[in-house]
Amino acid sequence: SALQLPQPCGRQGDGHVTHLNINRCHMIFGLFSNMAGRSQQLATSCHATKPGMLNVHLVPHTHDDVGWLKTVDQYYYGDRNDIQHAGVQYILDSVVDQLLKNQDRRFIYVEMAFFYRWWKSQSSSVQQTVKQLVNEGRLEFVNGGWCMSDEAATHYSAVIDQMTIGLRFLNETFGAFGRPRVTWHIDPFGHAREHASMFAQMGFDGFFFGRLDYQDRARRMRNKEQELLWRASDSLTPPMADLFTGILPNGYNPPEGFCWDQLCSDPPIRDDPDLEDYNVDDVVGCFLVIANSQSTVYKTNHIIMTMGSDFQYENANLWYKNLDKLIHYVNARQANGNKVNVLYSTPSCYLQELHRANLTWPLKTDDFFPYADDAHDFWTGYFTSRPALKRYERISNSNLQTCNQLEVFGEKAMAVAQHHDAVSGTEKQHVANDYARKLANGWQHCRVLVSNSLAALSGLSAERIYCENLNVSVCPLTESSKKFLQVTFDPETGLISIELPNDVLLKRPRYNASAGNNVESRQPSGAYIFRPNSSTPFIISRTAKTEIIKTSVVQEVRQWFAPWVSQVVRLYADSRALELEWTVGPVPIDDSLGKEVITRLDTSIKTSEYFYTDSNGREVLQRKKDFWPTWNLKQSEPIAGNYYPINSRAYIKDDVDQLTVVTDRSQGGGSIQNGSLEIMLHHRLLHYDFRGVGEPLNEISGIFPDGLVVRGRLLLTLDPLPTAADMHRPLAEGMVLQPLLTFTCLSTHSPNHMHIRTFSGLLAALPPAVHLLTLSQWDEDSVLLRLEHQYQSSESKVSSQAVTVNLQKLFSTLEVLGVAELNLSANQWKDEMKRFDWTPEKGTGHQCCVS
Ligand SMILES: *[C@@H]1O[C@H](CO)[C@@H](O)[C@H](O)[C@H]1NC(C)=O
Ligand SMILES: *[C@@H]1O[C@H](CO)[C@@H](O)[C@H](O)[C@H]1NC(C)=O
Ligand SMILES: *[C@@H]1O[C@H](CO)[C@@H](O)[C@H](O)[C@H]1NC(C)=O
Ligand SMILES: *[C@@H]1O[C@H](CO)[C@@H](O)[C@H](O)[C@H]1NC(C)=O
Ligand SMILES: *[C@@H]1O[C@H](CO)[C@@H](O)[C@H](O)[C@H]1NC(C)=O
Ligand SMILES: *[C@@H]1O[C@H](CO)[C@@H](O)[C@H](O)[C@H]1NC(C)=O
Ligand SMILES: CC(=O)N[C@H]1CO[C@H](CO)[C@@H](O)[C@@H]1O
Repeated sequence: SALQLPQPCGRQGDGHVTHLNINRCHMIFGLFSNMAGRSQQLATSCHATKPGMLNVHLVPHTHDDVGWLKTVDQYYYGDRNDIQHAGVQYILDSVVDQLLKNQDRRFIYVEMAFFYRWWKSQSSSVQQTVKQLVNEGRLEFVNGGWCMSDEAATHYSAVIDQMTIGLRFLNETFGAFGRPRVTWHIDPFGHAREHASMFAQMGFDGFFFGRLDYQDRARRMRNKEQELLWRASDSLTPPMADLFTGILPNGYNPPEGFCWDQLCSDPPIRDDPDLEDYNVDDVVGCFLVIANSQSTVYKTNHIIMTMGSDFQYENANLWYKNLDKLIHYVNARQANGNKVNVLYSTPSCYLQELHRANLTWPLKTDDFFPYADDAHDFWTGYFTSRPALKRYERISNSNLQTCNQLEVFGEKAMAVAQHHDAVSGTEKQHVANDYARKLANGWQHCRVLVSNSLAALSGLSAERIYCENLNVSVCPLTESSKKFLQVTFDPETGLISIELPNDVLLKRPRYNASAGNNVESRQPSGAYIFRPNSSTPFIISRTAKTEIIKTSVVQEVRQWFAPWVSQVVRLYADSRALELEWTVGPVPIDDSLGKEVITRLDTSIKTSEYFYTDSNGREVLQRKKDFWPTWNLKQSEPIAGNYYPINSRAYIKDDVDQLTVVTDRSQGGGSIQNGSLEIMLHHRLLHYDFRGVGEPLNEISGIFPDGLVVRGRLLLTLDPLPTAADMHRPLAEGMVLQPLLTFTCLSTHSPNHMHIRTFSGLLAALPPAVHLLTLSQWDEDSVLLRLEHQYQSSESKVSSQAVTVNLQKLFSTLEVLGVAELNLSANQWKDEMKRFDWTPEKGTGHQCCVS
């Protein structure tokens, strides 16, 4: 197979393929091949529209949560229908049957976690039929990630991975026709700018979503600004991070009165004129009113209607039979001069019409957080909800990266042990696939690989023990064993280091007291909604019992504020960051009040109501108290309405200093007073917030029958402004990709210093601005590599500059034969990529910095 080498990103054409100029780009090694053009297919598979009419695009769809009220398995099989009637396998069976009955019909499918299962269990003749439906554009994939990711609490590296898994499955199964052109986040509760940036870099042409702030929606409807161009990065050169964005008219539901699923009770179309309850004229009349009214809040003569909702189409005949009739009877009125044309459509067919309209679109440069659906209903509690799970997800992501890297190094370098084979083939893909659904299960497979790789690379083959409950601070081995050895693989540097740790670092006080404040919440505070009862926090304790410990390695002050809140303030000898290790819980509820526990840092920094939070762990956005850059906010919740997601860091600054807080998981926070920054650490609530879950957020578990105890770390740095980013960027990366600690029991006679091999996968350290985001086995002959430039355009004098990396000299055990560049989700070769171009309206796109 001939190896061709397309131009890598930013290369100056000097003939050295392996020298890359990196300016926030991502790339891959691999073989090169050709793909059929998808735009050709679009032109023929979309139904014709009528230029002089209002064209109504009906989009049949189902929204299948990859776990919510039921587990993924229960949703797939339709088990426990007493909790919620939902069975995804029947939906796909039924839709495929119904699509075959009438070739005008269309359907879109979104969640690959479900589709993949279904696909595996089909006969080859059904698979053939489905391929045909896909090739003809009758079944269209949108989004195409393993799931529809949350946008507030996710870290970009995990989002890229889950999209890559789903999109790779689609490409391998359906080729170019299976590639989604449109991304579809109809349910997430607020939208992150970094998500839009990633989607643009994945090559999507457009983005549709359903939820935004109620005041913002009202304004956008008035101004016909529900379709816009989102410029999602202030560092990438436009149009690289430009994403056309459409806000759907009814969330993701059908218009009122037009829900024909078995889960709905709207009247069917009764079209026998001989029968008394004939209702065609009513239905058509009502539909025309809705369509015409919807057209007044959108710009073109095309509008979209989402015909479906949660877990609908299990009996797809109900929907399609009525939609067929609706289309027939509405369009029949055209003979009498009516100017409405209804058609089966898909988001990409609709998007194509918007693109053809050749208009200019309002530009947006900020994001869609926080999301409020009413004056006192801010969805900002979920930024922090289930803090232990949020940490577990973060650790799992880090472990997965380690696992991927070790497979590459272990396999290529040392031809590792037999167990390895068990996890290198389909199973490995399965581990990665399962990751989004079953973190723990996936990790079981991964640890075999990690153990074998570490054994081979370090030359130490004793049994390795992992401390998986470090998320809740329990590690049986380090507590019971007198002597243990710690082997660390650092995914940042590719270094394996081995040491006998200083006792202090691993000893727990088991827990009490922290510098948290306690905000009483009222009934509606819940898993989603944050609603403190008063805007003044209740201080748990102004004094703390303290203990001071000093060693040559670390100094720490342990503080106990209450039996359930404690904190260790720690400073390592070689670090400029101050560590606050907090322990909170069980949050007392004997007063029958739920509580939201925050920690607040008060400083003399002159913030003038500005503060900064990151977007999915990557770029940082400016925030201002009681203010939205693009519209006149009427603030109705002084605390909850000023909370934003913090995935990895938040900071406050003035002209001189910057205080940055780096978090170890996603949390919510804000700056309510000048000079102050607060972060919600944990909450325990006794009431349900009426958003569907049906139970209060009151976490207890086997180890914590009185309520969950959570521990975490915040890293604080106070830096003079010009060097602040040079501090917090590496600090936050280190926090996300933590070294994987494994422990090995030694006999008490073992010497303290053993001869152990050390291994480094990298020949030299990467330039400080460059971060190795992904290194994983792609197929037999190639690995997927993502390198990222981790600085924003103007945040560091030195580090924001473009840099060159020599791939040939990067890895100790990989020989680089060639490089082929792909888009961010690795499902499209870069030189075959072509996105729609969109023109922003002049004078729109307010900069965040303008107050
Ligand atoms: C789009 O509009 C611009 C002017 O607004 C015009 O110059 C251009 O030719 C149009 N393109 C197409 C394809 O109609
Ligand atoms: C902590 O991690 C363990 C696995 O290591 C997991 O089983 C457990 O559910 C996690 N705890 C919480 C509260 O998420
Ligand atoms: C909430 O605040 C109101 C008035 O500020 C007070 O009367 C009420 O008792 C508080 N409720 C709770 C649950 O703290
Ligand atoms: C804190 O916890 C320790 C150990 O569990 C306990 O001995 C101590 O009494 C607690 N202190 C307070 C103030 O509750
Ligand atoms: C914060 O500072 C700004 C100006 O520096 C001032 O206008 C504003 O009133 C202050 N806000 C509060 C809540 O004190
Ligand atoms: C997509 O899949 C086809 C086979 O279906 C393969 O030839 C092509 O290289 C894949 N593209 C990418 C970007 O992996
Ligand atoms: C990381 C990367 O190369 N992304 C590219 C993916 O494709 C889009 C569309 O062509 C490009 O704009 C991105 O640069």
